[in-house]
Amino acid sequence: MWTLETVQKVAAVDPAVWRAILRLMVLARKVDEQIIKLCHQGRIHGSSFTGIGQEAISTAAAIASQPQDLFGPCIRNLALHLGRGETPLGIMRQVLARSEGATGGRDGNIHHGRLENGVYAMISHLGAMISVVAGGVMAKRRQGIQSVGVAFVGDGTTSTGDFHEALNFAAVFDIPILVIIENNHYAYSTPTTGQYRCRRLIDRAVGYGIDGISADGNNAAEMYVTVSEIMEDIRVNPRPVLLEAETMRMRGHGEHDNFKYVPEELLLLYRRRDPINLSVRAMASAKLMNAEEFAALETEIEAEVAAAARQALSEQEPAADTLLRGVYADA
Ligand SMILES: Cc1ncc(C[n+]2csc(CCOP(=O)(O)OP(=O)(O)O)c2C)c(N)n1
Ligand SMILES: [Mg+2]
Repeated sequence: MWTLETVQKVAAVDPAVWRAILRLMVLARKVDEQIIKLCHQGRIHGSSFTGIGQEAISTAAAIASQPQDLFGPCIRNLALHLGRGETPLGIMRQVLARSEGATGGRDGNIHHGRLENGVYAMISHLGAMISVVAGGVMAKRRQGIQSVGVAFVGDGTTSTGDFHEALNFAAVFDIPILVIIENNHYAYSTPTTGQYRCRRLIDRAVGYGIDGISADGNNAAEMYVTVSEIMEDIRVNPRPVLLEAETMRMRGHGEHDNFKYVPEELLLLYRRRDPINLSVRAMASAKLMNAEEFAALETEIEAEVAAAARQALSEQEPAADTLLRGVYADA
């Protein structure tokens, strides 16, 4: 439930920021949809993992950030990669394992990042990225750089030992890191009722002696206001904060998963709460964008993404004799 204060803050979001938020969410959605298409056409090696329905969360963090900030993405943070400077073409090259992709054709659509964008390439071990980001921020601070870190985790990830160790470490050393739990109701096929017994995951924050805040992960304006306030606060008053963003995973764990275990009513509920549609409606009622302008934005982005896919498809996979590059130190 929004307080009057939240309503006022959301109403005060700059129209240019609103447009940037919407554009990034639509871009991420269209790139994800393109990935799904390529995956089902058999053009992607392995499975594909998307963030459809969760775009508002990564978008808020990317738009609220400063260049010196550091990020630990997980598997549903395409909007973060794009918001921090990765291009649709870069993503298409990555998922299609082309030589020019971020990992040079070494991985599929999740284990990638670009240090020049402040985005670490994730590793699969759930919870491990929190300490990586905490360490990176610690190093930057020792160099006198006012960096803030953001690590993204899922509800299932909160059950790992790494999650606990990293939060405790960050609390003890006052590391300015925002840990965002994207609570999307499922960890693979395990619903949150089979995952934890606390009422809200941020109830655990008190055990670490840190602040825990919750936000509606499908409400882009609320996410943006919440995340930017936390990031600016911990930038000058360094400490970790736990933020639980309630959302819904709108597809299977990956494209190999038909997610028949998710009740249809739950999906229906969140289809009505789609973050892009909610933003379009909010912007229309604030007279910031009308239906024709939104349709034009969608068409423009669809064309950009389709061109990126065509370009990447026309390129080569890495040559076989480069296979061991990056595995051993060059002699
Ligand atoms: C330590 C660890 N345990 C198990 C796995 C296998 N695994 C990969 S993703 C996943 C589910 C993650 O769920 P959640 O944290 O809720 O994120 P979501 O997929 O919902 O975004 C599991 C169990 C893993 N990668 N690492
Ligand atoms: Mg989950």
